[in-house]
Amino acid sequence: MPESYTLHYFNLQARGEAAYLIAVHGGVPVTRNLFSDFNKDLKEKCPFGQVPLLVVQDDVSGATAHIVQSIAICEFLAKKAGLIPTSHVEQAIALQYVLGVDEFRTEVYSQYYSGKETQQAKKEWKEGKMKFFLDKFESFLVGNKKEDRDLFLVGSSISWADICLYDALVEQAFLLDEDNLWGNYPLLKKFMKQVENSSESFKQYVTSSSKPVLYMKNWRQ
Ligand SMILES: N[C@@H](CCC(=O)N[C@@H](CS)C(=O)NCC(=O)O)C(=O)O
Repeated sequence: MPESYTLHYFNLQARGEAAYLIAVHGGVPVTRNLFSDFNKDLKEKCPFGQVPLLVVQDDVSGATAHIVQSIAICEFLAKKAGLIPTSHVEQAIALQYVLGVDEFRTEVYSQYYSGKETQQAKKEWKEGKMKFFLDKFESFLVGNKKEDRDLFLVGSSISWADICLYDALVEQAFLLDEDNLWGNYPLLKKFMKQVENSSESFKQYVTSSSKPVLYMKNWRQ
């Protein structure tokens, strides 16, 4: 059944970007509506009043579905993009990592908006929860490493979990103003490069200037 997809989000990467990266990776055509003003009409169309929102239109009947919650959108597009592992166990493990990555993202946002003095907030994050999560992600790659193979969180091929982790790490490096955020983590470092080069369309997009900005502002001060 032919369908069209429109992804609505602020003109930022943040919670809307992983879904788009998944679509780009799998060659799923998604039109983006990137806005700076979240208008009332659009808000009313979002089941929980928040974006990202994916509108799926059946091109034959014209019927539309409105899907929110970034992870639900990512999973839907990952199915279209062939980025869901085949076994039920690996599907659950991939989801476990996607949810863990979402916690990592949510926790840095709470610290970012905590109102604490900038240097103090950054220091607490870097030495506390950020270190905890980076240590974990590195250990998951170590645990799943196979001789001479590319690195993946789950199984032996790229999945939506890898793309979600890639996206969250790019965002954190920006927020903390540290290009070398994962410099002390040899597998994460290799993983980031591998994901970046994992498909031609993906590589082209992530190295292009057509991406939305990463965030309103980072913790540069
Ligand atoms: N759990 C939701 C969180 C969505 C969310 O926090 N959306 C924010 C932008 S990142 C939003 O729509 N803010 C505007 C508003 O609440 O009016 C998800 O993962 O999609």
